[in-house]
Amino acid sequence: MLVKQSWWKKSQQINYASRASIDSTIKRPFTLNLKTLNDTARAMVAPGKGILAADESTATIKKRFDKIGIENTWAHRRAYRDLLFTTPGFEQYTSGVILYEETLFDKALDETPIAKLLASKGVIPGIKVDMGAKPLAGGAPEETVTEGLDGLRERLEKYKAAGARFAKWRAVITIGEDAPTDYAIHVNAHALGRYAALCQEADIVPIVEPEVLMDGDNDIDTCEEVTDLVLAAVFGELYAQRVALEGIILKPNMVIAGAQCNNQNDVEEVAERTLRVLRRHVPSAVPGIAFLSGGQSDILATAHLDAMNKAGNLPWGLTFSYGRALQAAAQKAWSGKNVEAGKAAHLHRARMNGLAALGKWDTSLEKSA
Ligand code: 5MM
Repeated sequence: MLVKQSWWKKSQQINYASRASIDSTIKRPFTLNLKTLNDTARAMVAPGKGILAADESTATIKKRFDKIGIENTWAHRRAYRDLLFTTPGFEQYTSGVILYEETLFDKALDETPIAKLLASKGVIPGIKVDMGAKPLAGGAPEETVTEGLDGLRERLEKYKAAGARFAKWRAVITIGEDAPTDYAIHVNAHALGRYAALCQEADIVPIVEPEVLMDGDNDIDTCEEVTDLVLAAVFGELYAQRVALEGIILKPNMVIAGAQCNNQNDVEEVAERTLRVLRRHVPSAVPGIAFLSGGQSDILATAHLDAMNKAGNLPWGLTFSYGRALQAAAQKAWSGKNVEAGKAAHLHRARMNGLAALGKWDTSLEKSA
């Protein structure tokens, strides 16, 4: 068994079923505005639209800028994100944008507040609220737990006042020699539950992102097994922590072999296995699933999404919330100089993924572009 059976597993694992029966008579101390949450969540997965993940922390955007030889200054980050958000027509394929805190409170180059600019195009502003994945004490060496719960209730009020209507929290699960441990899966799932409950209290839709990293040498079977365990734990915590599933978006990894694995599976197999795991764990009350790209090439990320939507008959909206797979081409084309080429590359990838969200993409569309 890949996942370590920790000594405490049997004695301390939460029994969600019995907890639910004890708690079912306890009322929330506040009224959940389920209609607002559900309306926002459904708008985030509107047909043919998906979410642009432009919430790179300052350290992560540095890695992206290093590749194109751009210095990581506030002025460059502002200029680059202005390029993304002023791309003519991107709103046809983009329901929302996940912003980093700096950007939410920033202004576009024409001095319009970014949140106002996005809202004027019908694009919903969102905010990454986690404070990053930090080493997990007592876990396997590479394991992390995502931090950021302290003071989150107060931060959410500030973000809402600035225009954010949804939030994102990313938990990272690593596949390795001794990982993942049950411990890492459960502390990360618990934090996702706490974050999601706080968001809903503030009328903010939580994007729940449990990312099983896809950059190791593991095969697709291992990814399927781990994704299965992770989603079971996450939905257990969401239920135990009284999160209304009608008011969340799930942002999962696809079931795929690690990038270093010699045996890469075809598009159909990835699509089939991903849908199989999602059907097992994601209730139809959840309005939508928006995938992360996780290091897949642009075209492969689009092809996988398209194949799943072509399969059809899905109980949830199925779309993209890509970071790298939406932005890599735009960053390269821009390279700090060519704004129009950057916008053209961004629009093209947004359009391709919008078509994939409908199951109407075809590889010939890439060639003709
Ligand atoms: C855009 O990258 C996001 C922020 O990452 P950091 O916290 O490390 O700066 C990331 O959370 C992203 O939203 C998702 O993981 C999806 O991105 P990819 O590139 O995997 O599609």
